[in-house]
This record gives sequence, C-alpha cells and structure tokens, in this order.
Amino acid sequence: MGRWHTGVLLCAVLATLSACDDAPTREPTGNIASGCGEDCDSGSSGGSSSTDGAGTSPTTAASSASGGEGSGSDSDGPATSGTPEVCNNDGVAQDDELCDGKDLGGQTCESQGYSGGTLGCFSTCTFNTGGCDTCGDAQLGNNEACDGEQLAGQDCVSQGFDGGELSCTDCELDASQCYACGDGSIGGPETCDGVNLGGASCESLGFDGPGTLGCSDTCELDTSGCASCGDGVQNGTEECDGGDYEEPDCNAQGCIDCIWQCTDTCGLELVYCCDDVFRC
Ligand SMILES: [Ca+2]
Ligand SMILES: [Ca+2]
Ligand SMILES: [Ca+2]
Repeated sequence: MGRWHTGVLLCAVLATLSACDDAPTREPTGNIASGCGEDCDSGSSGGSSSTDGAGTSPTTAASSASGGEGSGSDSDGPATSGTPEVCNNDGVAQDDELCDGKDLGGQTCESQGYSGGTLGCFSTCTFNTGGCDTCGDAQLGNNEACDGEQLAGQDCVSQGFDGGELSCTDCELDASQCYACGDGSIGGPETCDGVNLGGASCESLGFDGPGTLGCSDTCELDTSGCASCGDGVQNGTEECDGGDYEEPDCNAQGCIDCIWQCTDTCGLELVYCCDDVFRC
C-alpha cells in the first residue's frame, strides 16, 4: 500500500508539473484535466513509472497510451479516485473525455451555445470551438453569409438585382430592399413593373379621356396611351384635339373638297363636302 500511495503522489506531482502544449484557448465548462496519468495507473505491469516515474516524460506517456492496458485501467484503483480519465486519442469519446477525434459525443456548436459552425476536438479531448459561429458578433463566421454590417462584400447588384440596399437578417443576406426591373414588383426608383402599375391609371395621373396606361421596359409609367381631351394634343384614342389632327383624305369620303372639325369629345366630324366639280 505504501508503494501505491507513492505512485499516486508521484502522479499528482507529475500532473502538476506537466502541461499540454496544445491546450485549447477556449475551454468549455466542465473541462477535464489533461496531461500524464496513463503511466501512473499501470500498477499491474509493475511499471517503472510507479517506482521511478521521474524518468518517464509526460509526453511519451500520453502518446503511448493506445494499447491493451488502457481498457483495464478502471479497475486499477487510482484512476477512479476522482482523477479524470486520460485522453487516449483512440477516436472514441469515453468516460470523462468530452470528445475524441471525430467522436464529439453528439455535441455540436449549437449545443455549446453557438449559433452554428463546425465543432472540433483538440488532441486533449476537449472541444475546439474555433470553427463555431456567433451570429450577432459582427464577425463573419465560416458558416455565416453575413453578420450585421458585414455583408462579405456582397450588394444587390452582385446578387443579381439592378440596385437597392442589401442587408443582413439572422446572418442570412436579405435582399428584400433590392429591386430588379422585370420581376413584377415595384422597388427603388421603379414606378411600375410589367403589368404592375402600382394602382396608377390614366385617370389617377390627371388624364380625363379614354386611354390605357402602360409601363416601359425600364419600369417607368408610360402615359403615351392616355388621353386628355382639351389639352390641345391628340393622344390616346382621340381622333383629334382642338386643331391637332391630320385631315383624312376627302376623296376617300367621296368629296372633291371637304372640311373637318374636331368635336368637344375629340372626334373628327365632316362638316363640309363638295362633290360637284363645278361648284367646289
Ligand atoms: Ca458571427
Ligand atoms: Ca421590379
Ligand atoms: Ca388630348
């Protein structure tokens, strides 16, 4: 028993003196101690580490931990007295190991309090959260399309729109304030888009005659098809407006000479027709 206690004491001293070079910078709560240990619970082998442990380096012990003796170490006594299991890097997270290699024990960045990303594992069997993201920290994580003002150099045009203001919502690019002519919705400087006239009509724009409001291929309202009888301009479906009209051919009406007049409703009316060659 005296030798056993001596071994435990040596182990404690070695564990205190040794430290892992690749210890994580951010350790989750409930972390386990790392360092030597495997060489200290090998009492069954009559190992030299128990008796002359000072001659065994911690790094050598950690790298030689993969072996048959690891599985039987639980019954050896000292390891069960509150001392965490050693990280044996066998790819399987067991006992007090938070993780081991690719075995993350079912944990994810999300379960560790992050918004996403890829959780890793240090060779000390503690979580490597360096690949995890925090949405809202204004830092662009590997798995974030954007974060706050950080838009990863993207804008509406790069997203295939004509213009507008790209933003970020829940670390996803938000193009709701972008616009594109031809998408059927009115945005930015557009006054219409295709058949979407935004509720406008010839009448709402001040035209009082018959006509049809259109939309140009640059998404601007086109009033060339609207009419306003009395404005002096023949437009829309008007045959004339005041003196603005083109006289139809008199001969086509069976006249040698004729006079046209524009009515109050912007229609042309034949008011004189001479068909007698001796009187015209
Ligand atoms: Ca972030
Ligand atoms: Ca549009
Ligand atoms: Ca007119």
